[in-house]
Amino acid sequence: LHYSTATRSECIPDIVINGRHFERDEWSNVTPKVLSHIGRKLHSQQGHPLFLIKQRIIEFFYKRFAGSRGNPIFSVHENLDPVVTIKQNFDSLLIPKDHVSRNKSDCYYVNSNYLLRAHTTAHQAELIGMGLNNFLIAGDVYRRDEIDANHYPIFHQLDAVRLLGKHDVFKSLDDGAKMEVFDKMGARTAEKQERHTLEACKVMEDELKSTLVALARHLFGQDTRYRWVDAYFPFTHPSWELEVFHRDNWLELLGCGVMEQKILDDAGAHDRIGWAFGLGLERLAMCLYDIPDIRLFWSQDSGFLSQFADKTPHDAIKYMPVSVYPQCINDISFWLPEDGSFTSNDFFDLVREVGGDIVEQITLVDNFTHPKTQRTSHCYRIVYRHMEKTLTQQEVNTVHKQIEKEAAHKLNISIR
Ligand code: FA5
Ligand code: MG
Repeated sequence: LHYSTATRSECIPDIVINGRHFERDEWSNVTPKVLSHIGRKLHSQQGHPLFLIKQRIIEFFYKRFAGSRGNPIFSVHENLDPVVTIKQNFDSLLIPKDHVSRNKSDCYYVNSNYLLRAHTTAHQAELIGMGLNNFLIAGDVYRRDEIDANHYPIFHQLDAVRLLGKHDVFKSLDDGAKMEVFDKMGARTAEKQERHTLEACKVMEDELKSTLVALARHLFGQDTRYRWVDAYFPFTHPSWELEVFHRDNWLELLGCGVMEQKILDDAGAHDRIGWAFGLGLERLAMCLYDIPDIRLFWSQDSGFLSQFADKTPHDAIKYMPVSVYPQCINDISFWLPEDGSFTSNDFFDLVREVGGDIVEQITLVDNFTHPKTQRTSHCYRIVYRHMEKTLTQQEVNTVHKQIEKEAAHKLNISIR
């Protein structure tokens, strides 16, 4: 253990991540469980499904945006430190100070100055500041969220940014030389930002959307059905989400938009206009490869890994579940503390911390406020299932009891 300065009255161990020390404070809420996943770099592991998907996207970009000698113009950044500053994750992206995404209940804070990035977009501004115009960022991201087959506190994203100067925006238009990107007196409308001309914004929208539709087809096949949904992000305007129709469901693939000009100005790229998008790699891999549960990506079991090990990004792969082990279901009911300090995400983290990956799902099945005392009680159903063996009811009971004990102690609840 490493301890911070001796001037402090108690010895509170620092949080150590990749050899860097961070002093704990009242914002620290990273859990040992989450910290233990940092550095696994699943997206860089040869033959891992996340690696295969990531490579397939990179290859698409290399081909579609080639320089005059056929060289790729996009650079790829996939080893950036997941510990980022508040400025990187939020401020540099114009996310308002009171925005919900900054809440302690949604993010893993290392301390009041640092957090585990909640999206790979956190690195956009610094890479633009370095003078890059076309780049991809891939990495692990961290969010406190619900627990089920599609949510895990760590997942992977890939972001893209493309910036164009005036000459390149209108290159393909006959009278392009006469057209302007910036408008000094403009107004913000649903279609564009105040600083942009409508023509420039439409050209960007067109390149962005046609690129993303081509990417969706590259991944899901030529006759994939898709639709655009209007969206909102503090860092883009206008903004959209792309959904594809996959096995009877509309699946949200990514968020995108024309980048807020202030981000480019602040990063020293005031003469350019840009588009950006961000997508989740797990969701893509689960659809493309038929992977039924998000916990499987973390499996070290050869039953999982061997099905991808010798594959290339171009192979069609259908994952065959090694076998499905039975679930054990236990409920837990408790009165919430009266000081209002309880959040469901605190409870979810505690359950993950104690139960580990045998916890498959947690759902709130009852939420009741006593008419006389006004005390609130929650009942959660916890589904336990091991990915690689059958759990006995006794093993589950031991874990469940431990969860009750630690929840009572740490979250100040009283078990009913
Ligand atoms: C973002 O994170 C934005 N940074 C994306 C962006 C970048 C927009 C650049 C505009 C410009 P969002 O929270 O919606 O947005 O996540 C983006 C994608 O990540 C989603 O479309 C989805 O594919 C994936 N994703 C989000 N949450 C989860 C989750 N809990 N588990 C798995 N995948 C997720
Ligand atoms: Mg979204």
